[in-house]
Amino acid sequence: MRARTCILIGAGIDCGKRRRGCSMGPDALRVAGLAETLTALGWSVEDRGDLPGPKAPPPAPEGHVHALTQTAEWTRLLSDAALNAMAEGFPIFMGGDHALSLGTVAGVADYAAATGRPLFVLWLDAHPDVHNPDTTASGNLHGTPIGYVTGQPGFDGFPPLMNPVPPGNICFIGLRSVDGPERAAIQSAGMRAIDMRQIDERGIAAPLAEFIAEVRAANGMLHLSLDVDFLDPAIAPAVGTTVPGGATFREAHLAMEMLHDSGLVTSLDLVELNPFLDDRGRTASLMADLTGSLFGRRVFDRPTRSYS
Ligand code: HAR
Ligand code: MN
Ligand code: MN
Ligand code: MN
Repeated sequence: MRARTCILIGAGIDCGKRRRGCSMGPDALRVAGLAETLTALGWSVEDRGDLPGPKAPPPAPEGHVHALTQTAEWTRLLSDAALNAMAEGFPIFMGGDHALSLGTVAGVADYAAATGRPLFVLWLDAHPDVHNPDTTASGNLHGTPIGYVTGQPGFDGFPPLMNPVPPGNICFIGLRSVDGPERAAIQSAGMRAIDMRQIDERGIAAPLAEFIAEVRAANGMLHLSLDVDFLDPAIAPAVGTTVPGGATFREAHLAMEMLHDSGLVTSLDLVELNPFLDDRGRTASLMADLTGSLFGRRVFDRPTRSYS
């Protein structure tokens, strides 16, 4: 949160799954007033437009890895864009489906390595997306970014990963749809996983504060990846993979407010928004509003909380 310039990068990647529509995500976020929200909070905003990634090919049969070549090409483009943008400000990657994060997290990790600081990743999502091309049953690569960035095998044809993120630096919050191989990977690698039951029992603030304290103690950089399906589908219908029982409006805003106060977040993905499925723009507007809370919108000023 030190840089006062936000760099908006549109990436309408739509090949991470079969159902199309996330290609329209960047424009929906623009129409929802994302740049204006940030400007009103005192940030200068540069909208760099949309990256010229390859279009999604026709759907492959279920179970086969879908659009591997296109996703690998997007990963190359996005990791370069992320590495470059990190040097210039706070990048906000407007997706696009969650396959976007193979590239953004890889590029941000390259930047963090160059600065000598450890990178942490906060994954707000119903799903952990920790498959690799060998374990995915659906063949949808939006279910694989954490697998890729932690250096799992099976990503032949993808750019070689220069700086894997240590599994212990990953924190999932909001999980409620986890496949068998994903559960095994999370447990054997020791990733921090806060499922919805823990949020029910402890609230969202306590586990998030623990993670923030760990990032601070390590002088880490923090990449936030916000999947629309982290939110309950009743408030965020514009996503292809709705899962009931998600984060409420206030749980989501509180997480963003705490992350703002932490001052640790240095890059952001807004992913899985499918405007074709939206209800009069309410999901796009909610994603823009949550970003506002992450960038300092508040009701009253209060002493800054550092959660250390
Ligand atoms: N785990 C399932 C699969 O691999 C569903 C993945 C859905 N992923 C997203 N992003 N919607 O979190 O297909
Ligand atoms: Mn590169
Ligand atoms: Mn996801
Ligand atoms: Mn998801």
